[in-house]
Order: sequence, then C-alpha cells, then structure tokens
Amino acid sequence: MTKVSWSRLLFFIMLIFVLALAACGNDEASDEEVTDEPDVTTEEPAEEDAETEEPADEGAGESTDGEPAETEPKVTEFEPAFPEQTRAPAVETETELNEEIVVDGLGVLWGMAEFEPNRLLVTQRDTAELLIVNLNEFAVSEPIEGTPEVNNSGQGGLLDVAVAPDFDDSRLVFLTFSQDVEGGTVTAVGKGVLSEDEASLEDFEVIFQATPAYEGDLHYGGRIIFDEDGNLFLTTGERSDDPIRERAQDLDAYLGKVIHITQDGEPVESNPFIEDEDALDGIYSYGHRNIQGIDFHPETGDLWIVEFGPQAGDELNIVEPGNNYGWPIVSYGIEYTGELINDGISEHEAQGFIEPRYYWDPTSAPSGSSFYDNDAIPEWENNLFIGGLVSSYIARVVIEGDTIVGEERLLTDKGERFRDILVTEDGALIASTDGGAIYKITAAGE
Ligand SMILES: [Ca+2]
Repeated sequence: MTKVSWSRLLFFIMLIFVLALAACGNDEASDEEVTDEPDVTTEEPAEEDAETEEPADEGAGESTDGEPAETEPKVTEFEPAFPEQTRAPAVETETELNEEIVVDGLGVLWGMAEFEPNRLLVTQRDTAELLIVNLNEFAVSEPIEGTPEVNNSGQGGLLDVAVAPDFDDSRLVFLTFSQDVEGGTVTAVGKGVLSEDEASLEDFEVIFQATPAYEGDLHYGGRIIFDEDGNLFLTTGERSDDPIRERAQDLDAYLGKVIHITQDGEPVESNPFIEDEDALDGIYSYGHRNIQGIDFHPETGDLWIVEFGPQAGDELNIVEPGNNYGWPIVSYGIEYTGELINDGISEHEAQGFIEPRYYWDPTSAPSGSSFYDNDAIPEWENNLFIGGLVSSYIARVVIEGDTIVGEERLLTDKGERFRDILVTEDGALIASTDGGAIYKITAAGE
C-alpha cells in the first residue's frame, strides 16, 4: 500500500470513529452509513477496485486459472467452513453485451416487477411512488395513485413490488413498505388492484405486519416472491440495533425471518412451526440479519436468499423450512466498530446452525437478486445475479448444485449502487440503482 493510501485509510478509520460516536448519541443520524450499505471502510477498497481492475476483455472466455474475483484483502481472520464458501474463481462472460440506460434520475428504485412484456412496475423508496417503466419506449409514467402511507426515514419507504400469478385476471399488485404503527414501525405487506387505466391502485389493504413494532429505521428486509402455489415468501430484517437484533433467534417475533403467507396474509398450512404454540405460524426460517434478495433456482427449485452481513460476512443461503441461519450468534463478519460479534464465532454448523452456501469478505453489500432463467444468453442460464450497493457492481454467481463455482463482477465502471435485479421474459438483465437509473443488458446485436 502506498503512503497516500495509508493516510487515506487512517482518515477513514478516524471518520468511522467519529460516525460511531455520532451514532451513539443519535439513533437516527447516519445509521445507514454506519451499519449498512456499508460504509467508509469498504468504500475505500471499492475505489481502488475501480483503479486497478482490468477492463472487461470480451471473448476471453471463462477463466480457468482459479484466481478469485475478489482482489481486496480480507477484513476478518475467519476461515471458511469449506473451500468454495468464499472467494470463488473469477469467470468472465464470453457473449458480447449491450448496455442501455432506460431511465435515470428517479431516486432509489428499490423493487421491480414485469407485469406485462417489457413493462415494469417500479417502486421509488423515499417518495413512495409506484411507477410504470416501459423498457422499449424508455418512458416512465406518472406516479400511480392509491399507494400506502409509508415511513420513509432511514432505510424505510416503499420497498418491493410483485404481481399476483393471476395478474392478467385479478390485476392484483402486492407491495411491501415500512409502516408507522403504535410503538414504532413494521415491515408491512399490502395488496391492491391496478385500475384498467393504470392510474391507480384500488382497494389497497394491509394483509401482514412483521411484528413486533420497533422504533428504528434500519433493516426492514422487505423482499417478496410468489411460490408455485400462489403463496408469498416475505423477508424481514432484525431491525439492526443491539439488543433488538437478538429477536432474529426468537420464534415469537417476525424479525430476522423468512415468512410464508397466503395472499390474504394468513400462515401457509404447511409452515414448520404451525404445531408449535409458542412460535408464530408464519415463520418459515429464522436467524437472519437483513435479507435483501430472494429467488427460486430455476432448475432445482431451491429458494436462495441474499443477506446483508455486518462488516464482511454477507451471505447467500438456501432457505429450508424450520432452519436457523445463526444470526446474531455466529457470523463471518464483524461489527462496524471492528469488534467481534459474540466473541467471534464464525462456524455455523459446529454451533448447530446452517452454513451459508457463500459469503463475502470484504463486504459486497448485496441487494436484490434474480436467477437468469432464460436462454437468450445461454452461458448465463441458472446463474444468480445480485445487485451490489457500495461495492458498485452486479455480481454474477455461477452455481453447480448448491456450490458456488465462479463469480464475475459486471458494470464495475458505473459508480452506481445497484439496488434490484430482474430478468425479463425476453431475457434482458435489468438493474435498478439508488441514483434512479434502470440499466438494460442484452446480448449485442439483438
Ligand atoms: Ca448466517
């Protein structure tokens, strides 16, 4: 490291200290920067990434030299439980790609759903606007009326959007958002009917609230996806602060969970704790931190989630009913203060928890994710694409069975925080950003 880098590093360490002090004095200020969407320590290496990374060499083929995609030093001392659990070998897309910016400058575009071919419903987190983006016409609609009141402080606001599997008939749209309730805020799910003229969401009603309420504005989780039976999986967060985050381990709280509910917000009858009278019936899995991505593997049907870790320790997990994923007892990350979490136990399985299939160290800040379930770019089939926030890239993760065998970083030169990922029916890879852009990536020549 050069002298200049060392002095910058020292500066950032001092900055973290000051921010941490500020956070102690004021819960509302700067938490998003301090705890999540990390953070100055990871911002620094990300900048270096941009300077040192070689330009994408199209046509070079998948690399076989085994060097990892991650080139920065680890933040922690932890070793993986198995060799493929972190730092997968770098791979490179052979197909020549075309990038377009469909819209820009719209603010934090948190969630997307393709409700008609090449037409997306898109949420704007902070203004709580629901918009329609036309991918072919590069056009965005006026905000749709009838969306819910949200608490847009911190990481809160209008979060995800999904359309019912029978949308063509029902026109049902599902939204997640942070809602003011007695005692604080909750992650809430609601549904409404999109009017024929697409100007309003009618009869909007809240169907589920991830209780207990908490007075904080961090770690809402908030992703939703339909399963093949038309039921919903909802992800939540553990609300970040110590000690509330410990509720991720409690079966009488919906914090830090994957939740499985019907379209009316009722627990699905096959849920794992439905017979346990001390547990909430909607819980599907627990011990999660802040789940920001969820999708089904197109071939295996496994449900993969993306969890924000603390400093380092972001995780990819396969969710199975009743399983405990260990937070905040175990983690491959450390506190943003540099302190160990729970004396620094990283091994999950040895402690009776489920090992992540993959983790990042240093932080990647992984957000919305989507499997590529299309043959438009054949080499991408069944790969998982994950938006990175401070890391400012889209991760392409190559999976064999339940093992990560390769990682690639796309759009590293944009300086964007990639918030959500979607694959269209036509096979375009769509990425939304916190700067309010929507990128469309296709095979060149199509
Ligand atoms: Ca874990």
